[in-house]
Amino acid sequence: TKAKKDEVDVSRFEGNGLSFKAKLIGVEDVPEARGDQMCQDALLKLKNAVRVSGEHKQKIFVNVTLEGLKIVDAISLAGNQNKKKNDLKGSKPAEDNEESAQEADGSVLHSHAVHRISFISRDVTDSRAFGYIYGESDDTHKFYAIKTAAAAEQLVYTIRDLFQAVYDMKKKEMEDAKQ
Ligand code: I3P
Repeated sequence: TKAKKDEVDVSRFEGNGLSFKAKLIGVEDVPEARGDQMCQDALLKLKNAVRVSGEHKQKIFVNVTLEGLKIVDAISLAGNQNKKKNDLKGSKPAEDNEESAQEADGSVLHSHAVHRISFISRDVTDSRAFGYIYGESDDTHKFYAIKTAAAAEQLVYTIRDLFQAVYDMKKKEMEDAKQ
């Protein structure tokens, strides 16, 4: 067997996976499945729209599992957790940069399978922002712009690890099928 040093720890993404506290800056149709400049432009446009509207950005959790990414409404999640806390004392909410195996049982606003996410882009002007492109169909691409509570790179690296983990699993399945 090959050295394991490059392998990603898949168990992190199993079950409820990981959740990151964030805000949804906005969603925008983009013409291509990939491109850093296109994403940067979309991010700036969406941030501007928030500024102009004067509204607060929606509070969310980005939940990362082997199924993909889920954008969960943070307010409804908090409501559900409080309800649960009354039933079962002792569960604690996720920290800012969390990483806890918190239950994603708030209302799921968007659910994005790994194989349909075509690109992740960091915001070069803001260490707490990034975005990714999700393909609704072969020619409909949507850019999701997200402001993280902690450094965006934590979530960006986690998503890259998830892609690697899913790729490794697929590859292993194919190899096993050949035998
Ligand atoms: C807030 C401040 C926060 C920002 C928040 C703003 O403005 O810029 O940093 O949260 O955005 O309202 P103010 O200082 O005037 O209160 P983020 O850093 O998470 O973007 P929000 O209203 O969209 O939550």
